[in-house]
Amino acid sequence: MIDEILEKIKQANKVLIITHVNPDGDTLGSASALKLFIGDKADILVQVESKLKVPEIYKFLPKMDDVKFLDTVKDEYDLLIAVDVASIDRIVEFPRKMFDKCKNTINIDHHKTNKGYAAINLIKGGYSSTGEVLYDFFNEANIKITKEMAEPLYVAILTDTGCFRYETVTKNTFLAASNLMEKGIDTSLIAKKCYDNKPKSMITFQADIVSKAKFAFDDKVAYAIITSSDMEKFNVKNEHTEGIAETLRSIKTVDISILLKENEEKITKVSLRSKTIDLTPVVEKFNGGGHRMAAGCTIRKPAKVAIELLLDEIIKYV
Ligand SMILES: [Mn+2]
Repeated sequence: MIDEILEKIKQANKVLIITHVNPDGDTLGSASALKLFIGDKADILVQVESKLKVPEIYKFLPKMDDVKFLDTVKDEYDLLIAVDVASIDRIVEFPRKMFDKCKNTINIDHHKTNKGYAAINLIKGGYSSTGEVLYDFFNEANIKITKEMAEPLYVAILTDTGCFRYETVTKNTFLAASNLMEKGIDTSLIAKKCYDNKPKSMITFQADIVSKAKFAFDDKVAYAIITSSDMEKFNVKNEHTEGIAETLRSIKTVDISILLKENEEKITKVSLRSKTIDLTPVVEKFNGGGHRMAAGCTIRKPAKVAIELLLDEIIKYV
């Protein structure tokens, strides 16, 4: 499969690297490293709702000043590579149409729930991150990982493992991190850029949301609701909700935390985190996906209704 991927990249005239909606450090870091490898013929598509910007915190990654957004991407690519995209519905309409039409498609991912929607699927289900999958790919393909590529790969692994804390972390993850460090990257500085670089509004907004959290099933479940008017009040973007579910999960009694984001159309995006309970059967009920301890879904109902549906399901597991 590695040779096949290399061959496709070599033959292609124009490559589009597709990151998932609401991009995180793994999808952007992986895209950044992949573009550094492929070079100028590759573009990165960043899919962000309304505001066409790379999340502030990841702007320091290489090549992030030169990405395509949904309003500027054209149907001109003969190879599409999705990175960290668990399912095809994490690509929005126009690029998905391109994806369906293009015969050269590659899917590089680590989600166990990934069904392999591309012509070539490099999926290592259960791996810590797409960054680690790519790290192995570069090594197995004998591609030299430069210092510049090492930084985004490290960011992908660091952020998707919650700083090397999750159960997806293996010996191979640490080996990858160690070898990336050997390329001369400043891991302490990278951690500061990723974690100690938040806008003031994000912290005050999160404090407000966390203070309004509710608890269920003897405090085993914690949940918080965000509406579009909350976001407006604090003048924050979607990326600034990152970390709230983890904060709620860090409470001693809590096993499952849920963050519900209700948009103007009363559609609710749900992120779930857990300490011990496998979330995949829960989100699969709602056509979602993800990992055992971190998963998500979209429920086309207001948040207050969505949480009732979720709690009815979760009661079977807590
Ligand atoms: Mn990931």
